[in-house]
Amino acid sequence: MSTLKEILKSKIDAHRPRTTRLLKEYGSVKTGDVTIAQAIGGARGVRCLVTDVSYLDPQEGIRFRGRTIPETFAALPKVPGKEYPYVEAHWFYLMTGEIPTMEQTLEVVEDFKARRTVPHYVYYVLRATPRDTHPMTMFAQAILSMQRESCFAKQYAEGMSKMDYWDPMYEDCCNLMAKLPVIAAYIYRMKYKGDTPIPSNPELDMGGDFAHMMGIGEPYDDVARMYFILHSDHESGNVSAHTTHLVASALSDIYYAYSAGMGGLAGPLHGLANQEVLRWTQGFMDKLGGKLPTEEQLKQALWDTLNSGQVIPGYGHAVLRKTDPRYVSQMEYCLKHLPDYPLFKLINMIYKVAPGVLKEHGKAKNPWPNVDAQSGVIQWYYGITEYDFYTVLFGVGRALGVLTNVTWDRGLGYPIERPKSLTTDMLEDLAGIKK
Ligand code: HAX
Repeated sequence: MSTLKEILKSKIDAHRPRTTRLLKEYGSVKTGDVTIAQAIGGARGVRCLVTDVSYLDPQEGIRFRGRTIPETFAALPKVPGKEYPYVEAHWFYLMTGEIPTMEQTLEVVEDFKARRTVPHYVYYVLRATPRDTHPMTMFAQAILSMQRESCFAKQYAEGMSKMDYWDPMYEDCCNLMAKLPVIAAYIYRMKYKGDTPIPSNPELDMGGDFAHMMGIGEPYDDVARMYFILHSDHESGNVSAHTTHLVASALSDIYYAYSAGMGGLAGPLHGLANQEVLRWTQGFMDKLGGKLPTEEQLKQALWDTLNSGQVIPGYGHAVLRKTDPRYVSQMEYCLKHLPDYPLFKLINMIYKVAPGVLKEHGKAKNPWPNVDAQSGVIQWYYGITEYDFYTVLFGVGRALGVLTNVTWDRGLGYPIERPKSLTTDMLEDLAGIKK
């Protein structure tokens, strides 16, 4: 058994009594009440999910296993000579809550390399898809097509104790995680680069190999590491994480569950917002003949978007009430590596102007930018101008957290998810409305 898996097993064993005790002795303690507004309004703020992988504070932003983004970047082992840590180290950290040593990190690097090979039929599936299909559709199809590989589904069919569910789930998750960058890069090169896929390099770690397969030189390897880690987890109520958890709760395997989660990430209010930000800014710059706008022009364009009933992509959040630290982290990268890049300047101008416009508009509870407002600029700068690909990048990163979560779901024996519905009549009765 690998070091990571051994530690994970001991952590799951140690954690189980805590969950059992809470359920048995304190099961009736309330975590909150549900209002009619929450029942109709997308369960916003209803505290009914449990995860220890990350926690999102509305003011502070995300903490991965208790660490902020800068703390996480500082603590994890780095690829020699690079600015950002191994993605594989973050996987170890999310899974176990422990910062791995360099030796433990390299063990995961090697383990993932051994799991990287994508079954040949996945390429047939991708190649049979019309080339104008959205890359997120291709990505989800590729993931779903590998369902026949599931260790969990096989062992479940053979008969397995509930206590052991986490083990084949973990194996499935490692197998999938190792393959996602390969699939993503293949889609990119097939769809946008004249069908010129670049094979994986067995010498490289996940970030390095991804940059290599994309055909982009340094420091894009570090950009990939930063990007995947930043997008890894945002507790478990966001659409992609929650969908994956929900589907997996029926004991569906990770291929069914994560492909479903990717359907959620592909929505413009969630992960697709990163492509929408670039579509919006590029469209706007095109209208100005490539020139930077004045603040007045920008303000007008934002109002035009709002007045036409559309949202300003990259702004607002269901939980956050401050500038997203994932935005800040990427902004700091830009300030260091591309401070004078016109698109970055425009994104900064939007950051100056949009919150005021949104406040005046008076609807959004959070007028500040989220992760998606900044991520596309960096990709564009390094040559990925095909912005409908951006959500696929998000999908690779998001797997780090979501796959960890579902492994733990199995470890702690979380049951099938099944919230209760009410009818509108019942809500009106509860509200005391006379009919
Ligand atoms: N532009 C215009 N209106 C906005 C807005 C924005 N950026 N953000 C919120 N609003 C509006 C909502 O549409 C809602 O309007 P209605 O009352 O007419 O329905 C109102 O303000 C209240 O919404 P809220 O409570 O502040 O926000 P929600 O929790 O309902 O929604 C969203 C959160 C992220 C979906 C929302 O802020 C939004 O649509 N933002 C733009 C899209 C975006 O950037 N999504 C990415 C979010 C981060 C993420 O998940 N990344 O993957």
